[in-house]
Amino acid sequence: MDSASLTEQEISAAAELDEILNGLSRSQKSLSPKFFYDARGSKLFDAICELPEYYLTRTELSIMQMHIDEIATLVGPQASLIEFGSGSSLKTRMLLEKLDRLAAYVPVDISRDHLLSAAESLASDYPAVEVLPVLADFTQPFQLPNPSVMPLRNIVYFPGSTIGNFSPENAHSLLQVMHIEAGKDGALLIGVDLQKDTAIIERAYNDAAGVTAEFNLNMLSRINQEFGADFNLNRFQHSAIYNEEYGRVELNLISQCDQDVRIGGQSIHFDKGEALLTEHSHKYTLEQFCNMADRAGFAVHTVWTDSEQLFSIQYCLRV
Ligand code: AVI
Repeated sequence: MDSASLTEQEISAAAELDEILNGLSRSQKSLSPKFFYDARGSKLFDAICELPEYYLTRTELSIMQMHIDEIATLVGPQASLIEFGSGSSLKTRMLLEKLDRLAAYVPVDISRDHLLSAAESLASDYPAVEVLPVLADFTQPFQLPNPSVMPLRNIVYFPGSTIGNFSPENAHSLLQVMHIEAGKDGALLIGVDLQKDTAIIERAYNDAAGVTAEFNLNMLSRINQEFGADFNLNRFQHSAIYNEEYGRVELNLISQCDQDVRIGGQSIHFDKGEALLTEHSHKYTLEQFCNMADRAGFAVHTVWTDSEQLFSIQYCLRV
């Protein structure tokens, strides 16, 4: 088949297969965490957010609840709220409810289905807010839409400590894109998970009900379904270890035996005990995050945390 007869979808599936094969061919085998989020993976992630051990979501929500009035005062009236990733989460809803006369809500996501369903549900629940979804890869600068009401400033919103899933180098580049999109007088409102006792962190990624293990293994079943691989899920085991030196949780799938997996016409060998890296989740100190924001042209203005300093929400001004 020549490339002219391939659909856009087929081209992107071929590019993803290449990416998977590349990751599996390295000496440290790895797969991008973006492959977690098929329909089942997204449901499992929602379930993770409800787990007693996973302190991130509920702590961030409670910090928001506690400080929403102060956040609204800092943001001021008639802002445009630009969410990197699209969520119809409670946190986003709280902002849509409490921010003063929002000029627009602009969710930005690369997944069309996810973007449009979240945008539709928010547009119908908040008819006074103009919802302008943007289909884009937010790691690269993108064109902002023009709301019918002129925004007084742009607020980039990035909750959930998703920044932690980027390497420090990529997190820096992403903050630079946010700096561009925030524009003059803009600001960044971001959720950042904090460094803390190893046991608390490791518990959050090794829950007793095994949901995180299922979430991690689901990446293999997705790759089986979508890319015709033959991973045997019984032959891999979830592992999540906090690496204190790098301040990150390392999620791996450990091969339980010597085995060969077929994918895209290739055979990939795994030794017994070999790790397949699926995710890093970085945790920052307040000082580390402040320095990283500073290097990307943001000055941390206000930091809110919970009483145990588990999680932070940070309001950063574009300088
Ligand atoms: C989406 N992200 C912030 C989650 C995290 O905690 O790094 C993804 C996750 N991985 C395992 N559990 C949750």
